[in-house]
Amino acid sequence: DGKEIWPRGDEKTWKAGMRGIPNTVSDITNAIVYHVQSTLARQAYNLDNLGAYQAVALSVRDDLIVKWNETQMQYTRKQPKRAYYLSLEFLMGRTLDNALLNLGLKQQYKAATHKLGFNLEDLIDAERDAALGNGGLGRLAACYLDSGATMELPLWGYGLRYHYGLFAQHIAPDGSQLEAPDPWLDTDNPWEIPRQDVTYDVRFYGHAERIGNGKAVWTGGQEVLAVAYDVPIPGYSTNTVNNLRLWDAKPKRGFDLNSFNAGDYDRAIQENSSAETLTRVLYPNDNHMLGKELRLKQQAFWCAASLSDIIRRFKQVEKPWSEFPEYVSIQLNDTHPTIAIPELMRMLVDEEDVPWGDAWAITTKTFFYTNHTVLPEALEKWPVPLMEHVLPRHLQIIYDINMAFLQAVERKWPNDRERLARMSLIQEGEPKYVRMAFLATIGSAKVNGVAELHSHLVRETILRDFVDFFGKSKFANVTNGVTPRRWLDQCNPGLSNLITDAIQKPKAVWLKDLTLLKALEPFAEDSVFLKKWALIKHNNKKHLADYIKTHLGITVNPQSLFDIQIKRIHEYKRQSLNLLGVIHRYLTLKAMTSTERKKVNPRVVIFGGKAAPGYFMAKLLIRLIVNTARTINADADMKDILTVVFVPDYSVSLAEILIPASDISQHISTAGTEASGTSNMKFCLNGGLLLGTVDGANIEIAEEVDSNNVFFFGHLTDAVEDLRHQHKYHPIPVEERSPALAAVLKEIEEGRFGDPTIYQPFVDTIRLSDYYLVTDDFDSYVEANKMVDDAYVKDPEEWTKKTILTVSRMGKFSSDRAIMTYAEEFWNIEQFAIKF
Ligand code: NBY
Repeated sequence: DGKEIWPRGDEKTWKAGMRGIPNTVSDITNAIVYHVQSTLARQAYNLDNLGAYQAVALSVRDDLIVKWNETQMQYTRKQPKRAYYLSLEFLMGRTLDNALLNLGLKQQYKAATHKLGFNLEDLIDAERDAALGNGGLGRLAACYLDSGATMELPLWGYGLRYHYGLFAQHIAPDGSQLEAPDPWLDTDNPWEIPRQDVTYDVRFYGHAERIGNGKAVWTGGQEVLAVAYDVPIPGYSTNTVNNLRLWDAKPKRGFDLNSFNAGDYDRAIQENSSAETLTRVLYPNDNHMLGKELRLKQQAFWCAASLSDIIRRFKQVEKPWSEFPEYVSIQLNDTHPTIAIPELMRMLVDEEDVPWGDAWAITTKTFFYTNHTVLPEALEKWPVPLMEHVLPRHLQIIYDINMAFLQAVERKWPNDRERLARMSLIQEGEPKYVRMAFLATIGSAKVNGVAELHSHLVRETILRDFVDFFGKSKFANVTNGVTPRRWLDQCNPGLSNLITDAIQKPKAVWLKDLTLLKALEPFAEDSVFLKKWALIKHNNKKHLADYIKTHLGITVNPQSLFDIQIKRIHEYKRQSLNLLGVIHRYLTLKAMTSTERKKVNPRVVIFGGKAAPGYFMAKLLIRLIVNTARTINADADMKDILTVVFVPDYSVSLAEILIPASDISQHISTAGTEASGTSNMKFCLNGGLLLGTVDGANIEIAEEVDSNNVFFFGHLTDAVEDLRHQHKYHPIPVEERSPALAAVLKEIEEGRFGDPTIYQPFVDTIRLSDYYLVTDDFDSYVEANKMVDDAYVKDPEEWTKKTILTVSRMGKFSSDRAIMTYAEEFWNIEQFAIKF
């Protein structure tokens, strides 16, 4: 981290040789040409877009490193308190465009690349996504890093350097999802700096021997080396460049010399590859826990390496251990890093000789835990035998923590055995399980949910007993946010420029204080402005229509209402409801005469999203969506009236094309199941209206933008429990609950969209169990869609007004607001400006 300043040689000579950040077009072209010639060893005459992208990226990397070094040096000199965001996922997407915008160099690079015969936008398109995440949780981490750097906070991220990101999705001829690996590091990655000198040993398996005073000695097993790779995180229009440190696993020794000498060459090599397996691949599940040994090892590896690094840095300030929480706060992104709690205890107690009680006091001031789900199948719990095998010392520590905790519970509520069983870190049974959300809760200073309703549900359901024990003040809410840099300025430059003109504030001001969008409100009454605004949306829709035409061969008319649902495919998110609604629309249109149909408002319904490879029902639903789309799009009666598109391989960079092009987006989870949602915020920020249930952050969006500007439908959270009870114990046939839905199911069962036996399991879940209450919400969903159609057709100008008012009132949902809440109310860290 640049401990010493000018340790050797002549300071002037050093300084004279140091690079600045070129910002004239000619200095930039020189830097690019240098990388073409020297780093890439290529020549101008055969340089393609990919090569030019690489040279430009290397030049931008140099700019980032200048600021990165300066930032890290000033942190080291002044030692402000730092916060660390531990996340198994950072869904970064592409970097080049974002880095250019944040550095304020996009115009210069555009001119420079033009002079060299390239179009910057093509080069930006040549970059692959860094897809080190599944969905909302991983993208939230990426937005928070952007906001942390932009708000000039000393905030680092820690994660894993997966060699394979989230799988690529292909659609097979029969319509089903095929998964292909994503070896994203096969092409050079200019956005990381390998740190072969920053390494730590991490142990697994072996044996833990207690030696008294709560201490133990852990020996044997397997040791793996963690190697740091640093990804610079530039703030927008600031000097701060923070760090995302990703760990890669390497075998600790090149060879096991013992087996090598014994002639067992194969086995020696095998040991090597087992270490490297650790950071091979991102687990592709979202909102579903999978109890695989390798996943537990990933978690332990990453937590141990990150804590070793944090502790090494703390030791530089030479302060007593009791002051550790004055220098360090650690945010746990869901329970995935919960093993960091016993790991910090282990390091303090076993390695640093800190007494158990002191170590626990330090630990519980250091950690903060964010919960992202209340779905039971997503709550992490690890089998005790597995944990004992992989992490024997951590299991001992968990038992010791549990013992002390349950004694405290017993003191508060004597003789309440049921409560003890409910609150224990260990779930009894065969096998026993460790409940990670409970461990994260008792090991943290604060626990938060990610939207008001969700935080309320956390307090009332899964952590209710813990609220009673610790008191309410430990349980907070921090509603999620999104970065307006990527999710407005970068993805929708037309709109961003129009806003800048209208509100007469420089981008560098309003993009850092999104509440300034309020100044747009009066323009909702300005008819010239309305036209400009509508034209931008139209152009974004044309851009998406071009993408769909080129990649899928489907023609869509940009005059139609663009209706988009993009997110991981999951039963609770109810893409099923959307699809069944589409089929209902199709049947309704088919029943009309062609003159009646001509009067109908045309709609393009767009789906996108990946299913976890092992999630049968989600994959079946993709197949049904694709085949329904084929049927409808092939029906001449539907031409220019209803088009259905499944966009394969949804990703961050595809979201950047889709989101600015929506008129309506759907966020239609069963009430109480979607913790927050974040794409709902992105759509509204780009002038798309929201069609949704009363769930997650939809509620707060409606509060901000006014419920007149949101299309709500469906049962409320309060009703869900009773409805589920009814389905289970007093089932009523779909034919009675919703005749319209029954007619839709019948079409599927009669083979209108392909062999019905294939789709029977899907139809059966709706007919027979319907855990996510599709039948209960179907009629009101159809009704809400009618309202959307009416609003869009009857008064286009009124619609545009709604979209302007919506955008103007979205200020709350900037991730800058969210990160400042964490900084001020949780971490107690301060803004630290980097002087240049
Ligand atoms: O986190 C999402 C929530 O569903 C969404 O409502 C919220 O807006 C977002 C940010 O707070 N959760 C999510 O994306 N979760 C995962 O991707 C995930 C991934 C892996 C595992 C669990 C959840 N896992 O246990 O392996």
